[in-house]
Amino acid sequence: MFTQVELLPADPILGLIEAFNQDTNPSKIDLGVGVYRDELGNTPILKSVREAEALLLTRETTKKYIGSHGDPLFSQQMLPLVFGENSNVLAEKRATLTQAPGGTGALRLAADFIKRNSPEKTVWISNPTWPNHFAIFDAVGIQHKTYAYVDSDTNRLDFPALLADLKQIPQGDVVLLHACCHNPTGFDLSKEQWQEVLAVLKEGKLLPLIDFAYQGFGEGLDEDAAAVRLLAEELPEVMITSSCSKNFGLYRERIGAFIAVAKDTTDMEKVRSQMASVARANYSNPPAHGSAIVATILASQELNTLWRSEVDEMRNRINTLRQQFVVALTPYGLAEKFACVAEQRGMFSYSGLKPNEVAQLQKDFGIYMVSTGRMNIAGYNEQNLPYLCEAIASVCGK
Ligand code: PLP
Ligand code: TYF
Repeated sequence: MFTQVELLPADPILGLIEAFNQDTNPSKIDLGVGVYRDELGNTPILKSVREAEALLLTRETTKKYIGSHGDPLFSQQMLPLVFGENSNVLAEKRATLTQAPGGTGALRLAADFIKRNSPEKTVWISNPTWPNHFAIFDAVGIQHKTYAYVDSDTNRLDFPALLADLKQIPQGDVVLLHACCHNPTGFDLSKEQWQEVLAVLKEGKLLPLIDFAYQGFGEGLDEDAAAVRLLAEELPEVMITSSCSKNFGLYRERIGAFIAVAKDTTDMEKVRSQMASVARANYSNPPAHGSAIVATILASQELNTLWRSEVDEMRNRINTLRQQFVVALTPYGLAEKFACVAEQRGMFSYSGLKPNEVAQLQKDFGIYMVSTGRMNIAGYNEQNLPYLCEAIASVCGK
């Protein structure tokens, strides 16, 4: 069998890591894969995480299975983080959480759940999106189509086109929405735009699947949850996939959650029973370490405060870098062209750089980004920003 299988090319995003590592240019800059970096270019373990791990080492008494829904303490702490402390959805017992191996694992649970219970549904995904969205729905054999998101001529959010496309979606289909920090563009919807999306979802009886991978990276932990909270309050059914990879820096621990909001507790219990079954067929039980860290941090007043300050620090660094980028391009006459970078939110920016410009940045300057022009903002720092901007100006003919 093995001789007949096809040799596949490297994943375009993960393949960039390999190419970057082999580049001998001493000035090289990695703006590829979506991992937060500090000003030294490192992705350190958060202090809150280190302290929680030290506590766990003394507290942990067993390594037995934690169950298909994961750690109940994790669920108890995560639900208020997502919905807010005084959430009606939680008071009404309409929400259920199943721990998953990362946001990716949560998306796979969602896909399996849809396939098992409503295989005729199409999932509508923004164009562009995180490429793994397509791979996950392909893997379970669910149809997917795209809705408009950016105007490629102006490199801006095309909200009228987005809304027009959402209005065409057949009743009952699933719409995958990015809660905040849209990957890859960095363009998020305003409060008013979310209200308009909500009206279309209601009108079309559409089922939102909200990918919440960057809580805290846009405007703040509560601010970034505004769309999730609005839709969960206003709609009878909502699915959410949450990730702790970025905001806790727990990438390799694989910790996230699938959350379903049902119209009432009876329906919620039905969905919950399905999620246990879906999880069992995938990996039986999720890994325990990540959830124990997150639950320990959120439950401790001291660690919670420390963690919130660390999230603030990551977000503020990114948003400062966004401003500095535009300022540094001003002497080249490029401030207007790249003004969007300061307006976008989250780890990524759709810079508007064309594939040939991206290729030239890589070849001539050792600057690596996804060929679509997506830059990881946390990948540069104050020291190499002048070099980055000089290189960008050069490939833009300035
Ligand atoms: N969704 C989006 C939009 C992402 O960008 C990512 C990670 O980059 C994920 C989900 C899943 O992340 P993880 O599986 O590492 O939690
Ligand atoms: O950069 C991105 O958009 C992601 C990052 O298992 C990533 O692809 C990399 C590996 C992984 C999950 C997400």
